[in-house]
Amino acid sequence: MRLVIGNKNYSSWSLRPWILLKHARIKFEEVRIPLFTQEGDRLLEELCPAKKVPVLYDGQLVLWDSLAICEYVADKFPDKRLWPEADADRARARAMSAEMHSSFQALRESMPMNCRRVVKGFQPDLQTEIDIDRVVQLWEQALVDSKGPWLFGRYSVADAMYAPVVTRFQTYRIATPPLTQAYCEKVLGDASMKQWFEEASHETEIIAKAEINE
Ligand SMILES: N[C@@H](CCC(=O)N[C@@H](CS)C(=O)NCC(=O)O)C(=O)O
Repeated sequence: MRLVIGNKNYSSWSLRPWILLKHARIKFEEVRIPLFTQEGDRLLEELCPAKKVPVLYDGQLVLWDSLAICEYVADKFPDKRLWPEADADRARARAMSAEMHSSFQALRESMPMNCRRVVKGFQPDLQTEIDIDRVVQLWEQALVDSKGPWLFGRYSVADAMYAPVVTRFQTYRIATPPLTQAYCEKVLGDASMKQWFEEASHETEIIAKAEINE
């Protein structure tokens, strides 16, 4: 399998399938596209049917959406148990993942993923605060029910889908309740996440619109 991703510092959509594959110890080849550069545009045209990352190549299959890639990986490697086993938990994990995929527009726009940065004095606007509160509510409920350490006990697609939000909470220094704080520490302390951050720290491209002023 070959996973086409964007800049590790900025590409939140890319992080999701990447961290899932890494966490599950599934081998894959990685192709990085430096987004918003001439070379990046050429590679998006060549490798990405929707001109977006991530894209997974597996034999004849070309898969161009982060959640669909996570679903495919979970289906292809059932022994990795990447969705919760209990029907109700699996349904809730899917709803949470779908909500991440389709919502939180204000949070995405005003708090772009930027792994290298810590932004001091960030003041979320009302809509962003509503998004933050909703994410925290989802995590707290899942963690109380499952008793952690991951959202549904074992690591699942839901953890991969929300990993970029955890990095944003760190970048913009969002204060959260203790259970959520402990979850964020768990996600950020994960070896694969550390690898992503380390590799992001060596990238030199700057995407100006993702650099929020202090
Ligand atoms: N629904 C898509 C969204 C992917 C997406 O928006 N990717 C952004 C990077 S994080 C992208 O490729 N942007 C490049 C561009 O718009 O030129 C998915 O889940 O994979």
